[in-house]
Amino acid sequence: MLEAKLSELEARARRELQAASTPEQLERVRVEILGRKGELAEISKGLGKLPPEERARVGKLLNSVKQTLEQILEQRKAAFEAAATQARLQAEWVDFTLPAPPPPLGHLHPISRIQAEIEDVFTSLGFTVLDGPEVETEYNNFDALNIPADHPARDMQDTFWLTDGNLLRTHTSPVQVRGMLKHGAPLRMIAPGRVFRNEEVDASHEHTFYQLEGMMIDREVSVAHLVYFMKTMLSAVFHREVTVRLRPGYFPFVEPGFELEVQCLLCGGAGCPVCKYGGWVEQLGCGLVHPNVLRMSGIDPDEWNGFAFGLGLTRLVMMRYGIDDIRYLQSGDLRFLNQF
Ligand code: FA5
Repeated sequence: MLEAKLSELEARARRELQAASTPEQLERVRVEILGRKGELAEISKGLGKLPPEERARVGKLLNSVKQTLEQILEQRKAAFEAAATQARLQAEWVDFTLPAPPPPLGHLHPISRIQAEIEDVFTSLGFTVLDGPEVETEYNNFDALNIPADHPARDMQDTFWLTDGNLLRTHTSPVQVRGMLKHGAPLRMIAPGRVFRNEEVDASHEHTFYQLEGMMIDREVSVAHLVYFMKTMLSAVFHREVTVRLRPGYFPFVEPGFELEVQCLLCGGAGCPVCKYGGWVEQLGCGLVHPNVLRMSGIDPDEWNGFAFGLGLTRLVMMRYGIDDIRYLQSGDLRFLNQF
């Protein structure tokens, strides 16, 4: 009787242990069958009523069934644990041989980019790129450029004066002076850089902006040379043939002096808000170097002459990219910068 119950229980317990699909179900089977108040314990209570020789035999059988079931239980538990470990490892798995995601890369500021393009054009034509300090002497910024102290042209550019008598350069032209003194003639140089003017800021005027100076000194340099180099530079920047024209312009350090204008690239000369309906946009000041300027920097004007130009680099960048307010360029605003 007990034996029959036992073998029926064993068969059912084996099925249920195998059928348990979660550790919780397995635990439930353990409690119901192998627990202290489980079915096996219930059966063992009947042992006491058996005659002694029967009791020993059935008792042994009961122990062996219990052991077998406990073994199966342990195996099933181990299988669940192995599966859980496997799942965890799978989730944590990292392939150390995969390439790292690329770090976020910055890019050149539009002014730096156009500056580099212009430097490429001129260096390929035999020009050297020179640098000069932003804090300049009054002599280099004015006197050596044929603008003596009492000259009205000093008022053309509102200067930030420093307490020691020096100034923040108002244009890149003092680098002409440095270039001539250092290298003499012949000379082909450009000088990009930051300049400063004590001006009211608006959509087209900054107190701090970029210019790009250029100077070529040789024998028999003409206005035709000047126009050729300007057209070559501007066509490279705008990626197309540009039409230019010269209008008289006054700068004490050149004679004759010109304002060079480009036919408006937005309307093709028909007239639009960018060219203020004139069809032409002023791009730079230029001219043939004044003999006084050559002489003051130790170059004989009877032997040498040359041209010079000063480009508003910031304004050129605005024209190139269709930027309608100069203040964006130095705002540091990434919403603006990330468009380039
Ligand atoms: C000069 O600064 C001369 N040194 C240029 C020059 C060099 C002439 C060599 C002849 C020979 P000007 O003051 O016009 O010239 O300035 C040159 C350019 O700088 C202007 O055409 C304009 O594009 C730009 N510019 C002038 N003021 C500002 C400003 N406040 N903000 C932004 N760009 C400006």
